[in-house]
Amino acid sequence: MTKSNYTAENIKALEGLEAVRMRPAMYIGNTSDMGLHHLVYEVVDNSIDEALAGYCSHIEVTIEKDNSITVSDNGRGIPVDIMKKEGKPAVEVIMTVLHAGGKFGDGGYKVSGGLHGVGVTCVNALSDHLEVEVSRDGKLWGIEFQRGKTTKPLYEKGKDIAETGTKVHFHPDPEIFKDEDFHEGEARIYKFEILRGRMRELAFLNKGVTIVLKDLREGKETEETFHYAGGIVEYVKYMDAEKEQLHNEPIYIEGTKDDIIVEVAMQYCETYHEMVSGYANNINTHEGGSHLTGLRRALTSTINKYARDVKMLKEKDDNLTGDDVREGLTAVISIKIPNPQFEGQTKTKLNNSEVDPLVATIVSEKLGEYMAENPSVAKKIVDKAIRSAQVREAVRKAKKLARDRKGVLESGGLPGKLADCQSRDVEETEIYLVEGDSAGGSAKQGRDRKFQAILPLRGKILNVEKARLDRMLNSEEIKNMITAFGCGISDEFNIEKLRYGKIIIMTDADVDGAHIRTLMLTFFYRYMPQLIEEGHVFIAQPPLFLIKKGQKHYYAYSDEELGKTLDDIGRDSNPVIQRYKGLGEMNPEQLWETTMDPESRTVLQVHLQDAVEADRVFSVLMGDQVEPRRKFIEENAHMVRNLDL
Ligand code: 0RA
Repeated sequence: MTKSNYTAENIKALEGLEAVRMRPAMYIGNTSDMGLHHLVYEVVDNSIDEALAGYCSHIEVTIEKDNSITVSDNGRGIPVDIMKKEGKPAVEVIMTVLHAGGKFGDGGYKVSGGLHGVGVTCVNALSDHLEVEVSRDGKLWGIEFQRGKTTKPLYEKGKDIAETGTKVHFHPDPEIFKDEDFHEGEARIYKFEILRGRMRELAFLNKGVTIVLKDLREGKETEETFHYAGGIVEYVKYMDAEKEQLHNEPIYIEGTKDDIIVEVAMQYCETYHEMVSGYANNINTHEGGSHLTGLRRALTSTINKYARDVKMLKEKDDNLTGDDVREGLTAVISIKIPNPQFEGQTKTKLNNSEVDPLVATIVSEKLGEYMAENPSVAKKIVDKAIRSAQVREAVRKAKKLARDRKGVLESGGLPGKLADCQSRDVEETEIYLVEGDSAGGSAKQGRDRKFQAILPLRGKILNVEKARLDRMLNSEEIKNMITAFGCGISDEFNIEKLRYGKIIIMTDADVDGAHIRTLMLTFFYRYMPQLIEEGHVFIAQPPLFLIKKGQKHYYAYSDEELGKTLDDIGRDSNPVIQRYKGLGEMNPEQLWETTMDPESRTVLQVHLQDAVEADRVFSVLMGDQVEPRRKFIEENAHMVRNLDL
């Protein structure tokens, strides 16, 4: 670089910091909660890089009392020597010149680099105060900034320091991180839970590194330590904690080729869906990419090859599909790559095409070896995939059935048990799915037939304790639901065809009722998720108690409400309390009045907030492990006002 050239670059860099403050969203994504927390991730990423280079084992992240953040590590310390060109200490250049960070590497590449790759300079620009302390060469150094400008140049802060490390302390600029959602005009504040999620994830992805997260704010004082010697193997165990596993230890594969480090951990469970996540340089590649396609290809080919070799698949049999070999699979693939290319809507798709064959080669070879050495596990995996293929066939038949019935439907072929409503306007129509024929009878008499349809479901569905989804599709009750709704299932689902705007599950207020409800929700979630996503699914709330005093009667929907009602009406002259054991104990008028009349009823809308969490919830609910399910249902059955999944 020539001298004049360098000056121009320098000016560009200076403009850079102004640009960050002018348009922060361009650099950190946005200035909402996500951007605010992103500042912490940028700083921690540098410490993680130092750990990956092999020089740092301990990172501490602290939310200070004033909502500022301290990130400290025991790495080598950011260099402080004067850089010839700039005539300034390296630490100052790193903190004030955009994209300067990369220059200081020692052959190793910056792995984390942040999603936006802008680094700690942006954090500096967006902080109204930032201070760096470096312990290095036996000394403690300090330097301070305001909004990216040096306010206190590098100075010596202490001597005879034995250890090395870096401490970055910053306070996000309240002018930039304003809270527009809830507390207009106030600064946004850090959320421990958000930082905890990312710190846990980083600790899983970078085995052996200890990350301590502290909150020193008044009333919120807490501290958590994350350290996973097993890395992503422990990550997979964490995700599968509530499920029944097919084999004891996750399968772990690692390999390095062309400077690309590949790690895979995978475990099969007795569940019916896959949870495969990918990371590149510690970034969750939500949108997928070449590492994931390579992994999937290798899984399908290796498992098919093994199944043929041991004759579990006969010559006449079709190959197992990708979906078959991934049923019940939890896997994490994490790669570290020198020049990641991120593309896609949210820049979370890995686009390096060389990665696909590289991952496929490593996984095929190592998984093949594993299966050869662990035949009992290998057989279980193949067996599960074969069962999946059989289920797939059953689903195909059920879909065809739904399609065929739809044809019939136009000529009025609705289920015999359905008491349909008169209106065809989904804006107002509702269908009640009612547990038991007797309650179904009351509901039919009590309803407003103009817009309310009733489909009684026999209690039998509840006997399908661990209903396999294919068996579920064979159940008469489920078939009736599919026909009544009219919208099809799975990839043939069409919301336009839905015949009722509200689908209301009405079961007894006991554990059996909660279980039936769970089975239905699971069915919706797996086969008609849009119903939940678009807010069509509701849960009716029948009362638990009838209280009679004199000529008057009252209903209570919880123990708490019972107490309140008794307080209100007075406990003298002995009010009579009846505890409803089931919907069947209510006559049609009572059922209408308490549970079905839109003017007076309460219904809970079912929400789908977080797919991963929903998955965990359904694993608990549908899994083979009885104890966590019982606990979950007990804890949640009566309490929820809004069932968030
Ligand atoms: C550049 C070079 C060296 C270390 C670092 C940067 C470094 C940066 C950060 C940021 C947070 N913690 C950090 N720890 C180290 C290596 C210098 C040498 O050779 O000693």
